[in-house]
Amino acid sequence: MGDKVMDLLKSKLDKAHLKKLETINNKHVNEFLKKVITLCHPKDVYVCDGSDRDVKDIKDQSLAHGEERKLKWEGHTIHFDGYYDQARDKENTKFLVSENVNFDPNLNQTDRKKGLAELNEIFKGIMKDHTLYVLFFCLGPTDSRFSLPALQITDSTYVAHSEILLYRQGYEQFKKLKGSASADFFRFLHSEGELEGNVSKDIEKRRVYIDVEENIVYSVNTQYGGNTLGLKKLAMRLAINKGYREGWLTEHMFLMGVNGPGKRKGYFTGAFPSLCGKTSTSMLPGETIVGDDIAYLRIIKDKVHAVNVEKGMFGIIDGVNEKDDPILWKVLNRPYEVIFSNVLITEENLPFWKGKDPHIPEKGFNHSGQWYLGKTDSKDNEIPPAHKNARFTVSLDTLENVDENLDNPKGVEVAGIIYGGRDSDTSVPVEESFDWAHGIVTKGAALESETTAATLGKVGIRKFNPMSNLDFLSIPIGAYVEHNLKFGKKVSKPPRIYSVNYFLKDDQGNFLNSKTDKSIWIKWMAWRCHNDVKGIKTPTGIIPLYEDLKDLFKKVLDRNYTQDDYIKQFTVRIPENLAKIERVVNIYKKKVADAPQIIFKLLEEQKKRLLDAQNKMGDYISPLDLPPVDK
Ligand code: SPV
Ligand code: MN
Repeated sequence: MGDKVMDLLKSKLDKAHLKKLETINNKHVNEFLKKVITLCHPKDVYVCDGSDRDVKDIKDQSLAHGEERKLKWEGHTIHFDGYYDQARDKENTKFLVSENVNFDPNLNQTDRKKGLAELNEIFKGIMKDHTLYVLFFCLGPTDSRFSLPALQITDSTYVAHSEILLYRQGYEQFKKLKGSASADFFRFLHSEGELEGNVSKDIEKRRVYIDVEENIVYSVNTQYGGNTLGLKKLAMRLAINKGYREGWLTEHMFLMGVNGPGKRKGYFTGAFPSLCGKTSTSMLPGETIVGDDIAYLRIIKDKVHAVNVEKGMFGIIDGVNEKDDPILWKVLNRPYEVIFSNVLITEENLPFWKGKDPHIPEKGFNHSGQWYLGKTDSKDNEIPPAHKNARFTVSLDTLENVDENLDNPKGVEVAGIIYGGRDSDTSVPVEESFDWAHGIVTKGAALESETTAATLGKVGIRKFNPMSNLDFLSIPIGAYVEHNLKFGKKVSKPPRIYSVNYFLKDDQGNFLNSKTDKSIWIKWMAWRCHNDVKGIKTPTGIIPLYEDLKDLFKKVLDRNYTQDDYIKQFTVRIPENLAKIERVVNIYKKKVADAPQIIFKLLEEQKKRLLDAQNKMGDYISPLDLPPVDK
C-alpha cells in the first residue's frame, strides 16, 4: 500500500517537491495527497516548505495566473471573488453526518455518504488545468500546547498566499509528527474549480462540507476567504469539536491587551458577530492586538489562557479611514504586503473603498468588472465601488500595535471576556455580569445581533447567535453552552464576563454612542477587573458609575461626558429586556433539545429582577436611581 502511494507520488511530483514530502515522511499526508491527485488530476504539484523561496514562488505565480494583480504600492495586490461569491455561503456549508449519528438539527448537515459521493463527482478532474499546492501550517503558536498542525491542499494561489500571511508555518512541526500512528492533524482540500475571468465559474456547485469524523474540510467552486481559507472558519468548526472532546474552547474572539495605570496590562477576548466592531475594538488606539478573529482558550495552572489561532488579519475594509484607523491606514497606504479583495481599482491603480476618501471615483474596475458610478446589476441594484464585505489581508507583524505575546506558546492570561452584538434597543453600552454562569447564560448564550453583509442574505434582521459562534458550531448548541459553563468552573477565579453594545439608538433612530467611545468601555472593564472602580447594580448586571466614565472620557479622549448622555445610554430598558428574555427562552425551549436547565433558571431569575424593578420604578429606569455596589 505504502509503496503504491509513493509510486503515484513519484510519477506526479518532480524531484525537488517529492524530496520535501519525503523529508516530512508522514504516510497520512502522502495517502491523502495521493487520493486528491487521483481524484482531481492536477496538472502538477507544488509542495511548499515555508521557505522564503517557496513563498516567493507562490506569490509570483499568483500574479502570473492573474488571481492577484499588482497595485500601485510595492507589496499591494488585489484579488477579486466572483460577483455572487462575496461572503460565506451558509446554505451550502454543511456537516457530513453518518447515519447513526444524532446531530443537532439546528446545524446545517447532509448525509455523510451522500455528501462524499456528491463531492466525488464535483472534484473529479477539477484541477486538470491547475497546479495543486500543498502547504503545511500550524494553528496557534508553534511549539505550544495550543498548536494544531494543519495541511492545506488548494489549487488557488490566492488561498495559498493569504494563508501564508494569516498562519504560522508548520512544515517543521509536520516533520516532528514523523512516524505518528494517527492522522492527528486537520486537512483541508480546496479547489476554486473552473475559472472564467479569474473567478470561480460553477458557483451553483459551490460546496463547503465538513467531515468532523475525519477532520477534513472540502471546499469547492468558490474563492471568498470565509469559504476557502481552510485554517480560518473551516478549521474553527473542527477545533470546536476537538476542544469539546478535550476540555478547551475555540471561540470567535479577538484577543487584545488593555493598558491600565502604570505598566499594568490586562488581556481581553471579545466575541462579536461579523461586521459588529470586533476588529476595530482589537485595534483601539493605545492598546495592543494579539488577534482579531479566532482564539483558543485553555486552562493552565488554574488560569484561563488564550492564543490567537492566526498571525494575520483578514479584515473588513469598509469604513476604514485615516482618522479612526491610523495604524491600519498606514499599512493600507504605504508599501507593505497587503492583499486587497473586492475593492475598486482606480485609474491610478490604487485601491478605493467606502470611507477612504469622500470623493468617489467615477469609474474603475471592481468585482463586477469595468465599473462606473451608477452601474446596476441584473436585479437593478446599484453596484457600489467596493463590496461592503471587501477585505484586506495582512500579517499582524506589520502593525505597530501588535502585542509582544502574539507568538508566546503559553498565550496570555485572560482577565475578561466580552460579548457584543448589533442591538439597537435593548442592552446598555457596557455591563459586567454577576458571575461566570450569569455571564455565559445572559450575555453569551443569549446573544442576538442584527444581520450584516458578512454572510449572504438580508441585512438588519435580529438573529440569535450564541457567543457569536453559531455559524461555526460543530456540536449541539446546548452542549456548547454547557461546555462553556463547565470551563469557567474549573478555575478558582474565572475571567469576568461583559457585554458591550456599540449600536444602541434613541427613539429617533440616532446612535447613542460615537465610534471612539469603545476605548472608554474597554478601559472601564480593565479597571473593574482590577477592582479599581465600583459599579451600579441593575437587574441585568453591573454598569459604570457616572463619575468614573466622566473621568475616563476626560483622561482618554479629552472629552466632557455629560450626565445627560450617561442617562440616555445607561437607562435600563425593562420592556426590551423582558422581550429579549422571552425570545431567547423560546429558542432554547423550542429549538435546543439539549439546553441545560441552568439557562432557564438564570433567565427566569433575571426576568424576576426586571419585573420587580418595573413594579417599583417603571419601564425605563435611570442609572442614577439605582444603588452602587460595594465591589
Ligand atoms: C467573519 O465573517 O466572521 C470573518 C470573515 O471573520 S470570514 O472569513 O468570512 O468568516
Ligand atoms: Mn470572524
